[in-house]
Amino acid sequence: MFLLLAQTGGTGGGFWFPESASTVAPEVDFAFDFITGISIFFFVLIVGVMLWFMFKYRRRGHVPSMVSPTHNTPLEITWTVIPMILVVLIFYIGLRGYVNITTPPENSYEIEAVGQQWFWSFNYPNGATDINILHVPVGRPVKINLRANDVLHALFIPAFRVKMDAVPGRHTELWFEATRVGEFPLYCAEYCGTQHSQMVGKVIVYNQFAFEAKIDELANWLEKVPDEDLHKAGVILYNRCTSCHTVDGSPLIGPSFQETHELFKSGGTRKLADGSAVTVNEDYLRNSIRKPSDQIAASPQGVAYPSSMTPNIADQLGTRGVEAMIQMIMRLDELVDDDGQLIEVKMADIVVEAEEPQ
Ligand code: HEC
Ligand SMILES: [Cu+2]
Repeated sequence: MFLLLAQTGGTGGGFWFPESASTVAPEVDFAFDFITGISIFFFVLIVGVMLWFMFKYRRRGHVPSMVSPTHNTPLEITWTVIPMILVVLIFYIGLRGYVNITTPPENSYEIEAVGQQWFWSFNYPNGATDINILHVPVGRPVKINLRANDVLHALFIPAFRVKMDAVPGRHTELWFEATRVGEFPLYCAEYCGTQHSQMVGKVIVYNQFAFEAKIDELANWLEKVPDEDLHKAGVILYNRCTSCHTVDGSPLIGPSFQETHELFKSGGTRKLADGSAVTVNEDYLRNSIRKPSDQIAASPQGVAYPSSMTPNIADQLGTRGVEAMIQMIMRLDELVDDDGQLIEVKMADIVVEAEEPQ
């Protein structure tokens, strides 16, 4: 049993914990192992002695019964002092860890994380943004400023042993320092609606140089995509929509982009929740993304979709990102293969670097 506890120190994870990759992880794991170790030790000791006494002092005919002793000073001091020392020690370990985890170092690199139904968006100081993927440098404290746009969410990175709630109308924060390069899972750890279980992502830890290059690319890549390839850029941005829209015709929270695309192609009309109808053209698409609560779509059968599209999604996409999504929906037939699957688009294939002036 104690073997199970002997797994800390490495980084590969073990019976109790996933792999560990941050400076606070060993501390958290130690506190857990320490308390579990004490619990197992006393469980075995107490239950063992109990069972042994039950047998040794079982009722037997020839032994006269005795009044039990009421007091034993050395024994009472022992069972008070030892647990007290242990409890104070546990308190100290917990307090030290708590203070450390809640105090981001002064020189932390700051990233904003926004939780919304049902994805995370991460915004960087240079204007870069990404969805469900948190890019961080290794060996440098990173402070995450958390916000929630709609309901409670919680950012949880098991490998870093950190978790913090994102609360609408409140500012919360979390910090960590990654200790090695790699990819680690990231979750929303607060039940936040029907697609909560889809609200997963990953952290990618880079060395400092690769990190700078990555966020630089994230900040500028869309500007470098030529207009004729903008619909392909939409495929890359589409992960911001997948929690509510599909491209295979099945409605999710909102209508499938396939349906929207077909209405656009055929010059059809979209029924709206207020009973009116509107032609699905470029302007309608732009308005649907810019002002999600303006023209609420209804299904062809007239059932209104919920007015729950992320309100500020256009800000997150940026002007060019919105145009890319419109292009993607309008030209969806060029972006799916014979099975109706979206083709894979690599950023490097559509980004055109400007020629260096000679
Ligand atoms: C949180 C869920 C959610 C997310 C995320 C979301 N949408 Fe929507 N979207 C909806 C819902 C619900 C509707 C239908 C109600 C309405 O018209 O606002 C809708 C409607 C639309 C429409 C009108 C479609 C039609 O056929 O009438 C467009 C266009 C659209 N969304 C684009 C996008 C794009 C582009 C993204 C990603 C960048 C996105 N949405 C992300 C929920 C979402
Ligand atoms: Cu959530």
